[in-house]
Amino acid sequence: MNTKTAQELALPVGVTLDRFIMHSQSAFPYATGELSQLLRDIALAGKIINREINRAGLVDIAGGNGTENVQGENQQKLDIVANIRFIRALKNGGEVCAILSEEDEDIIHTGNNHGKYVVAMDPPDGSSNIDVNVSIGTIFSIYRRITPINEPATMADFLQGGRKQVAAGYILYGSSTMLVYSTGDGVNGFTFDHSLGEFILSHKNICSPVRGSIYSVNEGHYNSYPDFVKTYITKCKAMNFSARYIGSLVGDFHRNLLKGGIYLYPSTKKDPKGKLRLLYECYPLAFIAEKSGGKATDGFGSILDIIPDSFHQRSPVYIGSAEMVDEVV
Ligand code: AHM
Ligand code: MG
Repeated sequence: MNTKTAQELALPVGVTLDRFIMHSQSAFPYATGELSQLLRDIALAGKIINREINRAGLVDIAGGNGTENVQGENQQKLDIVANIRFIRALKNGGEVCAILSEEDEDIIHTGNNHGKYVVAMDPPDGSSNIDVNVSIGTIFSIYRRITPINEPATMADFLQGGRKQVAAGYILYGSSTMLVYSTGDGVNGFTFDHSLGEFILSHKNICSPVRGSIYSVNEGHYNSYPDFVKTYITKCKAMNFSARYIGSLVGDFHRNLLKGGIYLYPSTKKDPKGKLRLLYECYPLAFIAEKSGGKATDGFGSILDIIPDSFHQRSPVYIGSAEMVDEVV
């Protein structure tokens, strides 16, 4: 009989997100625990959205809602649901004084004026993919407020620039659900264990490969890309690279982060400033890219160095493995 040791019979579950956050916080003797609580609130919102997504085929949550968001884009039902879920979780958590969301024109004041943080977020990114059971994501970016405590947050709190992010990350609702985040010191990934209802550390200290052989771009728009992008795409083909494009930024970024590759969303004739939003799509993913050893540029310099001037501004983005990003520009 093939007997097992007691250890083999009861393998450890692993490190839960809560324990990881607590352990990371203890490295900073003066940390007050507020950022830790905020990360937990984001994880909770992620679990709730994960639940909504998992039953999307069964309840009336998939598809368009017949409304438009602030960008004039058709809103999916899930855009509305995830936005409400996130705002509620952050309001109830108490650490955030204001929120900027892709779905709302202006900042949302949570009523917690003592909260030290503001959060910019894209609650469901790539939400049209939900109808066809394809991965979508949530992207978030956290700043320490610069307006005085107990006063209402203002635009200035959100327009500090990408280098001022104190933490950023994403949740990927894919074949499994993952939370990936960084507080500036490395990037770690946690996989959601449904049976426990916990995120468990599964990808410790993620390091972006310096190069890879995947390029992710919507080639349907090829004719309207700048020449340097066309040249780079031709080079990728000449090198027999694999083209992989889900049309769900978090999924495309995550794959390339693990395997090595580059994601490109250039300016086009239709979107001369690019399509993706600087504050809640480009900045947070650029933060993760840089903290894992990768790069992110708008074609001129690091995405994180762009000085923002409005909440919903857009930017071209070339992001992923460092050497590939260098080559494209
Ligand atoms: P959304 O924020 O409205 O969901 O749009 C962002 C999405 C990204 O997830 C994705 O990478 C991109 O738009 C795809 O755009 P396109 O269909 O033009 O290739
Ligand atoms: Mg988006």
